[in-house]
Amino acid sequence: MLALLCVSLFLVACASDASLSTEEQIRDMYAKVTEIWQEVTGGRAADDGQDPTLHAMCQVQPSASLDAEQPQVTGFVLFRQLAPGARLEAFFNLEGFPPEPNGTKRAIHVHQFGDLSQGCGSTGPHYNPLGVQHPQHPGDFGNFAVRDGSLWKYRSGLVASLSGPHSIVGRAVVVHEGEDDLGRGGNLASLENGNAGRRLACCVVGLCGPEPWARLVQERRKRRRDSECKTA
Ligand SMILES: [Cu+2]
Ligand SMILES: [Zn+2]
Repeated sequence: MLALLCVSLFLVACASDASLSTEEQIRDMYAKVTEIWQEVTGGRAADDGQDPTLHAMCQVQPSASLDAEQPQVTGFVLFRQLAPGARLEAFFNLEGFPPEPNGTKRAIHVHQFGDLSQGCGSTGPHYNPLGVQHPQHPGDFGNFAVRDGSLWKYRSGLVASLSGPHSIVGRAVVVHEGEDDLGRGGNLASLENGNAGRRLACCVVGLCGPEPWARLVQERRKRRRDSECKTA
């Protein structure tokens, strides 16, 4: 089975369409790899009549290697994927950023290892299964605006996956001190990690049931209603 997967991956690499942009080619390759994985493993839960939706949770903690005077960022990231191969959705809910001008941006990425033994420093580089440049790694979630020391954001259309050969389950989500230059920094580090600076906080992605996501959707509706009432 492994040999078949390797041959298939090789064929995918050879079959990339030259008319597509690099970003489109990489997205295309992620999609094809997932498709091949599903064929090889028979991993189409929908075919068995099961709900194919996957959920995962990551409880963010300050990096154990940070000095005590550094910001103590805590919170969680929740993920939902409606089916293997579908784009990922995520809620980011973090607090503990220092008071600074609203709109300050912080980078968030998926790093290779779910190893927090040396704080966020032991999570390794960006998760990069296809050996491409930043910001085209599957967990390059980009920049997030911080308001009043917290960050509350829903994002959809993320390339990362909770299943298949490029699953981010068991890997780390890392919250950085700085802004991601999205590969435009003009140096090598920019193409590896976006020069996003110190690792403030991190967590390991683990699969969970649908309840946390459902609770968050309810809370989001309530927040919307509350803000509508305030502006009415
Ligand atoms: Cu990072
Ligand atoms: Zn990256």
